Amino acid sequence: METNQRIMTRTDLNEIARELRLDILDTTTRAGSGHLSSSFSAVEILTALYFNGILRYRSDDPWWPERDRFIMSKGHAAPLLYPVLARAGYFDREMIWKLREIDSPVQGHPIYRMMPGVEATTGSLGQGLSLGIGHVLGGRLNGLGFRVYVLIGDGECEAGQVWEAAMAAAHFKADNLTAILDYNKFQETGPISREMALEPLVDKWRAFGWHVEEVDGHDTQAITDRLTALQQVRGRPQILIAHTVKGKGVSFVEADFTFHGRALNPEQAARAREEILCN
Ligand SMILES: Cc1ncc(C[n+]2csc(CCOP(=O)(O)OP(=O)(O)O)c2C)c(N)n1
Ligand SMILES: [Mg+2]
Repeated sequence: METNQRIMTRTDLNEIARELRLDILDTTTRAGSGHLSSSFSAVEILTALYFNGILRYRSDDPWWPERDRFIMSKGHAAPLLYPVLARAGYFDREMIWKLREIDSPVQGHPIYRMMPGVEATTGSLGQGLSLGIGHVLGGRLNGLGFRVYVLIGDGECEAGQVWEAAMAAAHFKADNLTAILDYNKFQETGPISREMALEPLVDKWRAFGWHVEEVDGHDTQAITDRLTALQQVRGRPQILIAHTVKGKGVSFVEADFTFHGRALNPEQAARAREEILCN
C-alpha cells in the first residue's frame, strides 16, 4: 500500500500554506475563539511535514503501525492541525467547521482518538516530548522503524518537563526522535525574553546531548531540507529550531502578542483575509 507522502513545488507549497491560513482564520472567526496567531506561526512547519514528503502516513489507515508519529505538543495550535489532517485525507473537510462546538470531536485542543490522525491529547503544555519518547521506546520494543516528530513552543520550553524529556531522549539515544521548536519569541503573556529567557537556546539543547539545527520557520523548502538531513543523524535526538513570527501573514496580528488565544472580529477578519490573499 502507498503512503501519503508527496513532494510539491514551491508554488504548490505556498498555496497550501495560504489556504491553511484562510482555514485557520475562518474557523476561529466562526468559533469566536481559538489560537489563531499560534497556528499561523507553524503553518509552514506542518506543510513541510505532511505535504512535502517528511512524514510517512496512510490517511486511509490512520493506525498503520509503521506510520511516523506527529505530536503537536503546543496543542493550542489545533486550528492548524485539523485543516492539515483534513487536507491529508484523514477526515472530511466539513469537520473543520465544528471547531470548538460543544460536544464536537473538533475540540479547541486535540484529543487522542477523537479525530483520526490525532496522535496525542495535548494542550497542557510540556508533555508532548515525553509522549514522543514513549513512542520511540515502544517502537523499539516492537521492532518498528518509524520516526517521531514533536512540535513544541518556545513558551512551552519554560515547563520543566520539557527538560526532563530532553535529558531522557539523549539518555535513550532516541535518534528517531525529532523535535521542532516553533521559536516565535512570544508566549501567552509577552516576550519570552521578559517572561522566562531561554537563550542561549542552541547551547542548552546541545548541552542536553541533542543535535541542533536552525532554520527559517516560514521557508517550507528549507524546513524540508533540514528535516531530511536530520534523518541521517545517528545516536542522538535532534531539534530543529525554527525561527518564526507569531501571527505570521497578518501584519496587525504579528504586531500584537495580545492576539494570543483571541479570534478576530468580523472587521479584523476581513482585513486579515485581504492580507493573506495578497501575500
Ligand atoms: C501547563 C500549561 N500552562 C499554561 C497553559 C496556558 N497557555 C496556553 S498557550 C500558552 C503560551 C504558550 O506559548 P508558546 O509555547 O510560545 O506557544 P505559541 O502560542 O507562542 O506558539 C500558555 C501559557 C497551558 N496550556 N498549559
Ligand atoms: Mg511562542
